[in-house]
Amino acid sequence: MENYSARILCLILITCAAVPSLATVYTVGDSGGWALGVDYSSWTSGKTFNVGDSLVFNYQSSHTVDEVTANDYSTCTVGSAISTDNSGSTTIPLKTPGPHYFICGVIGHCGGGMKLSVTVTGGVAGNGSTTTPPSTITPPSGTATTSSTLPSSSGTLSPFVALFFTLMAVIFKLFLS
Ligand SMILES: [Cu+2]
Repeated sequence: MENYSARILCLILITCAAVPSLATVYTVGDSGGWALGVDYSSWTSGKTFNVGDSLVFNYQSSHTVDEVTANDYSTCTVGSAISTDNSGSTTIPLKTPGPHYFICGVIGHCGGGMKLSVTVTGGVAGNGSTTTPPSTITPPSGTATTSSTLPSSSGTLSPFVALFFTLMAVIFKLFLS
């Protein structure tokens, strides 16, 4: 019986270690909010943004939050935003890894400093990279003629599904040992 509870404890520890840390909600500019006169490059420095985190923009109704391309970000071009909001409180979920660019859509405000770029890192447990090279499936010798029907699902499995199966394997092993 003691051995059994030790296994349960072990399982809990493994699960805690494997589950990615909770998503972080970042308030852009902290108490300064989304406004003129806040240095957003210093606000982002030292912060790590992961897939699943989100940005909250709090601002006066005289501003907007526009997600824009890298080019529009660097040239402060307004009017061709990927998405825009002027509700006063905008939450942007960071769903994809890579750079994301935000500016205020009011003429002159981006040039006045209302521009924010964040680089989102993806992956479980924050290893910084989810970009896996496209998997090339080598058919077993002798079955080359049927290679077009080989399953290729492994490339589309999300990290969480992979994690789930790893955990299941660990649990299975523990209870069979
Ligand atoms: Cu503005």
